[in-house]
Amino acid sequence: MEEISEKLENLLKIANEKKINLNSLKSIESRHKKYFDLNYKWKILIITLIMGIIYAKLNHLFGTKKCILAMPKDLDKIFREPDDCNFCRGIRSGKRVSNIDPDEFEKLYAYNGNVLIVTDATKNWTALDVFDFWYFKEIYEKHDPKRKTQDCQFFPYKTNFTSLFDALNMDKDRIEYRPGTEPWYFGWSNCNEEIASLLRQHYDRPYFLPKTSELNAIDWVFMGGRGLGAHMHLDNVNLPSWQAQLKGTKEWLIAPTPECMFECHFFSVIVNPGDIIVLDTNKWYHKTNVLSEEISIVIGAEYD
Ligand SMILES: O=C(O)CCC(=O)C(=O)O
Ligand SMILES: [Fe+2]
Repeated sequence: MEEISEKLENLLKIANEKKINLNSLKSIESRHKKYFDLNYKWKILIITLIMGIIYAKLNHLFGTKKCILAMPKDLDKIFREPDDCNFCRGIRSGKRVSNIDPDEFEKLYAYNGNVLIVTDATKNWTALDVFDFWYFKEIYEKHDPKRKTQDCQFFPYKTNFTSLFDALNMDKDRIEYRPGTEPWYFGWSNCNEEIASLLRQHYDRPYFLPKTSELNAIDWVFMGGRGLGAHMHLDNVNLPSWQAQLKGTKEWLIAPTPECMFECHFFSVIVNPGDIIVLDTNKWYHKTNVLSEEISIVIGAEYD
């Protein structure tokens, strides 16, 4: 005790000699606290920023098709119930089939995790010949002069296109992928009924779909060139879907959800002109990549 009071006395002596106002010690303490407060706010801000960047990156990598910007749906996805992995366990590749009976399709493949490539379902479709960039440009400009289709969804992927009409307006050299022009790949949903009935003159409801399933009113088209495609994402549309590869060859990279990473497999599937791929894009993460020199064009829809 005596030692402590001796030390204190010494300190006071030094303070006196150096003319330190002891009252200022309080303000040192409060400034320090303020600094700490400021630091704390910065920490919160930086953590929020980092979380935002991580979220944006994950969204870019694993974003959705039908709701790329729909925050609440993405949050749904983040907080979705974890998969029990039954849907993907044991699946290592896509299964190529032909001449498949709708009842067999319904029983074995329609609503589980199988990834199917049906090779004979577009046989009589004129869409394989008729659909190309110029065809879509013409029908949209002619049958939707008021641009109602602007209300449908449009995915520019890595391009700067602001709408389907903006994309359909690119110059001829770029359309044709001439050297020195910027590559492009984009997708859109068609919610214009007049255009839907024109499109449907060139394709049918795939013959293998369950008898009870309706042809969904919304068609999706994805179109673009070699090396491009959709980023890795999970959809949020509730139903499984089919997609017919009309032109070009495309690779699908398919991955289980993160919680099933160690129980299920990653694999890739290649689709050629005339093939229809069927998968549940709400359960499998998927990414696409055009392999052919020819522009890839697909049409698809969900089925119930
Ligand atoms: O065809 C593509 O590039 C992407 C298709 C897709 O993401 C889908 O159909 O869910
Ligand atoms: Fe998708």
